[in-house]
Amino acid sequence: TRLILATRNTGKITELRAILADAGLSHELVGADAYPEIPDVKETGVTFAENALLKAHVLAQATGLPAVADDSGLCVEVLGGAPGIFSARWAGRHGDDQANLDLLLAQLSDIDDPHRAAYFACAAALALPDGTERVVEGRLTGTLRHAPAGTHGFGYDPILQPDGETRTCAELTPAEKNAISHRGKAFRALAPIVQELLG
Ligand code: ITT
Ligand code: NA
Repeated sequence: TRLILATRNTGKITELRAILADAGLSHELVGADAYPEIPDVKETGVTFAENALLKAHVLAQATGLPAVADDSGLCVEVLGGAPGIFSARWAGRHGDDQANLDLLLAQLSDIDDPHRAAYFACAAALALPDGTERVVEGRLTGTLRHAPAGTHGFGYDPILQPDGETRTCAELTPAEKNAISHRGKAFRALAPIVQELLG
């Protein structure tokens, strides 16, 4: 069976293909890019879970196929959880990872190490064309560096150092990141649900 990956973020798509294959899903994974005529989904939810469900439902309805979606972001303790659901457009332009990261580092320049706790959050949603929905969440906790390090991954990976690690997420290999990441946790929890509902 075909399963739509309801995202246009190439960093996510790369990780999701690996995570879902490792979890034993044998479905044919088709990115939202295969459906350019479907407009971008307006993320009007106020939580990661609401936005992930919105994206999954729009793609499931438009294609008539089951769809999974990821809504995710970085939550910084000293900023009261921001950027949170606004992570992709923190500096104004949606998806400008470099500008978002630079702005966040500038905002935290006076914050010392004991107060730089943060976590990545991911909501993984499944929607079927008949309206059935499921959503699960995963987190990766850590601290924020003062300067970026590493070239792997995407987004805020160069500044988040997971608890128990000496490297940033961007210094981990893709497999190392997926093993501990918010996205890995969420989609490994979603995989058996997909299996059960789709067969
Ligand atoms: P779609 O809605 O098409 O899936 P998007 O990039 O708009 O793509 P989100 O609204 O969920 O997706 O925004 C997620 C942002 O959070 C993303 O732009 C990154 O800046 C950040 N982020 C999420 N997961 C991350 C990860 O694993 N590593 C680094 N940054 C991450
Ligand atoms: Na979002």
